[in-house]
Amino acid sequence: MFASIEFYAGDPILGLMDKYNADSRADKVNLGVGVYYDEAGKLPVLECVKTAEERIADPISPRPYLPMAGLPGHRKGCQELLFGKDAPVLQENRVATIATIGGSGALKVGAEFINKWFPHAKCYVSDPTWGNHIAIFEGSDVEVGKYPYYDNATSSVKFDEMLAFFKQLNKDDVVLLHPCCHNPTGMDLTQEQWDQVLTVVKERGLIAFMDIAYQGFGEDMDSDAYPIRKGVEMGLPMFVSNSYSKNLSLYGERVGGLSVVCPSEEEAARVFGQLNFTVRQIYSSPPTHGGRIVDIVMNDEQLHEQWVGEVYAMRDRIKAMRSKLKSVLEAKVPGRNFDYLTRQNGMFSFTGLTPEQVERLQSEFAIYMVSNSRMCVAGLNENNVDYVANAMAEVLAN
Ligand code: KET
Repeated sequence: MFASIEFYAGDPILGLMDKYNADSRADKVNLGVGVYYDEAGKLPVLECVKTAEERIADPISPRPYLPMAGLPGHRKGCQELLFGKDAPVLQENRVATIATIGGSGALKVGAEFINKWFPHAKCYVSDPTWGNHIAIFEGSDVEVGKYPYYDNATSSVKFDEMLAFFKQLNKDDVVLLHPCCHNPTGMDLTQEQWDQVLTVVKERGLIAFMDIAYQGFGEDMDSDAYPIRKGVEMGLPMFVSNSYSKNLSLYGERVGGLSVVCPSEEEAARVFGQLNFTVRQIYSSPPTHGGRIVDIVMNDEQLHEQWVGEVYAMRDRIKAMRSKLKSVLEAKVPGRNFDYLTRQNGMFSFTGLTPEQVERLQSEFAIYMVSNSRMCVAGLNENNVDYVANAMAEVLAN
């Protein structure tokens, strides 16, 4: 019966985590999956989340089905974070937002919606992008293409090529954009470049799909949402998927949101209805626990403020690790430029190592990074940064 089922080789990012967990070497370092580890190398539970958990647990509450769109407070939290607390677009009720099962769930619901209502649309992703972008859209029968983005030779964005590419796309083609902390390269557009991109999106009638999974890890909560807010200001219809996995350190709770910005309240209401139906067709409704934490932290003024501080502390520690790694590598590998480490934003650094060099780091030094040379800088700390720098210097030298 199952003779024709093909072998699944596993996911290049999640599979790496399994390999890392199975490695018994004491000095192993996990720089693979996009997860923030603290200075002690541990997955943090944020203080604001601990407080929210205490409130949820006392008294132990019943677990009803949530609405298909999730908790109203979760949805409101997503909206205010993405578009700004008093954004006119929210007051005008022009954004249809549902709570989703992580950022991945938001992408999936969005991809299904696009396949159903824009059946001829093609989705263009940056070259390179997070591998699952391609898998999710293709999994929903949306054809995927790539737009030029990163230049390995100069460790920078091929902006002119990207813009020229957008100029020849067709109406209703989807362009998947990373508002901040580009995955996997860490190289973002400047605000001026965003203005140009969004102008072309508007002129060509493209559908912008903004996937924001690292809000707060780049510059700050507001600047990281610049492309989203600018797009709204320019009157663009838009899809926005957001994830709380990283900035609330709630990976396993699977919390995120999907927002669709519409031209009118009436259209937003119909879009909201169809998003609900899409959810019903896939998983019916989201889980309670993570949604309750999001609701509490996002809507309690004090906890929200505490949360933002905690995100910025994570952001600053990553930045410090970038500088540290850069200075050790500069000393060890003279003649090679490591400026990219501090020019890139967010959790990831695209190191430009060859697949062979990445493989050597794993086999000889128990250092795990993705084979495309992506390193999760958030896995570095004062105890392992010299070890990693030494190992990188070693594989670069020989
Ligand atoms: N978008 C982007 C850009 C992203 O990097 C991730 C996760 C997600 C969406 C999914 O978020 P979630 O809320 O977990 O469903 N990226 C990391 C983890 C993974 O591969 O699943 C990563 O790139 O390592």
